[in-house]
Amino acid sequence: MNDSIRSQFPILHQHVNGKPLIYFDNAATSQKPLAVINAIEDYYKQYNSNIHRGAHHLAQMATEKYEDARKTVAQHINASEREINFVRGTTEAVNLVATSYGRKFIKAGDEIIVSEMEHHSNIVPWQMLCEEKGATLRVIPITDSGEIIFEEYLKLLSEKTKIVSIAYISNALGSIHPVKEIIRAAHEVGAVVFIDGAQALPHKKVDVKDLDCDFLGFSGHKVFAGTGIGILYGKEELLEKMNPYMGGGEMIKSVSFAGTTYNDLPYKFEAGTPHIEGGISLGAALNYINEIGLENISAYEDELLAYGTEKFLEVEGLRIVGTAKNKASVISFLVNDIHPYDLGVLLNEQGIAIRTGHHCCQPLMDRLKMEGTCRASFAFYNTKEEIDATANALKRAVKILS
Ligand code: 7TS
Repeated sequence: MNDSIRSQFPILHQHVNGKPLIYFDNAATSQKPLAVINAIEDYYKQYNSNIHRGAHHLAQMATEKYEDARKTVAQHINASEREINFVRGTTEAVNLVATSYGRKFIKAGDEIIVSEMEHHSNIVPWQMLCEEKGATLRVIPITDSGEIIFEEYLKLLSEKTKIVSIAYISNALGSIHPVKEIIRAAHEVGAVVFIDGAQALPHKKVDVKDLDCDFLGFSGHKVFAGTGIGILYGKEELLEKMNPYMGGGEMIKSVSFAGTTYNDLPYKFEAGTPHIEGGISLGAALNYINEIGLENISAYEDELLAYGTEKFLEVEGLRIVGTAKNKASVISFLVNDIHPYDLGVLLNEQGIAIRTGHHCCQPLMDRLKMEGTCRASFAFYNTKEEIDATANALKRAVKILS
């Protein structure tokens, strides 16, 4: 991609430790284009107000922009607006389903399936639900290269399976899972499927109708919007059957001490004043990436992944962790027996931001018999020159640490 795209991301044009910043921690959070920064600034400068309440101009404007953003999200993933619930992020999306769907429909003896390589946020809420209900969490094993073993998944499925919850793309290794096939098989035994789209939405087109997933969660901040905002998509007939997650304002039709009636979708799941400018920033971010085109983004990131893999492997002693055939632009790696954190610190001295550690995937690290990795994750504003500079910095760091 070109300079005109980088010019839209002011944060990239700075020096860290005397070197031009190279930001390769996009899987943790992405940087924000001017379209998003300006949308947030406009909100506070022009129409900051609470939504869905006031008869006054500012409240109407805020409501309109917030609901426009919901429309944008719905169109982006091919859903209806009633199926788009604003939440804080992927973590809240999983917790909402585990609590609201799980409490109502899961009973003792039922089974919930996740994979061995899930983020903690797609493990712990299900563990909590299983503990509460006397249900069992079953785990799909993975290969050494970081792919789920599909035949083992099929063996785990039975009439006891009630929920399958899996990431579309692994944050730690970048593996892209065959979610469409996973969903189809789950439906054959009558289970519902939650797709953790946190790492998928920034990189590829996600169409909930085509996937036929029952739920999808993702985080705004990973898809170039602000923090503290995310989406839970759910099929309308499932959301209708679920009880609210939280009680309060906005989620009710009427309240009395004799009883309360809940609001219609999607407001039923949106208690309290929401993250208004966050929602608006998400609409702006999705409009922005759609202007560039997700096909263009995916193709360019594939190039970066291939180039980065080749260049990083030129570093003596470097091995890549996670070599799935179908991968997003994430490179996890280790060099000899150097501690990942030490490499991270030396790269930071060269202005390069990578993530080190277990990436909130401790069960995956246990499976791979390692404590953590270094992880470089690329976005469409990254360049091959940045990869060259990082490979060179790695070579220097390895010399120092060996
Ligand atoms: N699921 C996946 C696949 C993720 O990558 C993350 C965050 C989450 C869920 C949780 O998202 P949140 O926005 O609710 O926190 N992943 C990472 C990461 O890889 N480095 O920092 C956060």
